[in-house]
Amino acid sequence: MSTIQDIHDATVKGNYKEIMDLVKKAVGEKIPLESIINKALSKAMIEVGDKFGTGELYMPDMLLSAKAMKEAMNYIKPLLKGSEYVAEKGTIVIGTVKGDLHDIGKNLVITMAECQGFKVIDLGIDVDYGTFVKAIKEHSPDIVAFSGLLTTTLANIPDHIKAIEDADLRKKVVLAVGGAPVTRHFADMYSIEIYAPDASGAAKEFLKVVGKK
Ligand code: B1M
Repeated sequence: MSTIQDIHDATVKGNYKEIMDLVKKAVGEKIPLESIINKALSKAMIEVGDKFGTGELYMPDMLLSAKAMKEAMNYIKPLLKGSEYVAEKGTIVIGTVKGDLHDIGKNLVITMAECQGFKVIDLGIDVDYGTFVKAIKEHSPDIVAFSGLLTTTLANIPDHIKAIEDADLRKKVVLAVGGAPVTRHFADMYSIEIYAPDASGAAKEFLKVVGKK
């Protein structure tokens, strides 16, 4: 079996103790960091989400997988800094919307964006309206991205946008949104420029924006 497959399987099983050695092995085998992230870690997390949805995995399994992914990324992130991906292309401010505590998907989006050379300011989870405004003033990002996993708290997105508009910052940033219940239609309803169904898609859309700037 390949090391990529081993990392994938260890992530699905939530084997966070084994993961670091496997990632080190893959790096030693000169497997590109992008492949470790896309073909092993991200793929595994999507599988874990699907298995949770069908009842094959339970919440504690999900959290162990997330821990495994975080361990792996702790090792990979410093290596990414010295790689060809990081020729700073722009700045993104991202956060999970107010009232929502989910961050695994958001963290994947951050990783993918960082792989593409973006500087990412992570505001965390349950982000207040004013926190986005403050971060835009402080960091002058190209893109402001909202992650939302709960149908209920997606209803807070218009208020996030209103806060940005009220601070006269809307025209200075491109907005992005994503998360399992988000659709292109939802993004269009609020004139949010970028919608992406997954982390790789988001990174691709982010690149298009800085290409246009
Ligand atoms: Co919660 N949860 N959860 N949960 N949870 C879901 C989302 C749910 C679908 C489960 C279910 O009922 N089947 C459901 C939401 C239903 C709905 O509203 N549509 C749900 C619920 C109801 C809840 C609680 C209310 C449960 C309760 O307490 N009764 C509660 C809410 C707490 C709160 O937020 N206020 C809750 C709590 C939790 C935990 C804290 C236990 C934990 C979160 C841990 C964490 O994130 N650190 C958790 C988890 C793990 C899940 C599931 C199982 C997995 C989510 C996940 O990480 N998926 C989830 C069920 C599921 O997804 N099948 C569920 C893997 C991840 C890689 O995918 O996050 O979708 P995802 O991200 C993707 C894309 O969506 C996209 O890219 C990512 C990768 O490709 N994406 C973006 C995400 N953000 C983006 C931003 C972008 C672009 C793309 O910007 C441009």
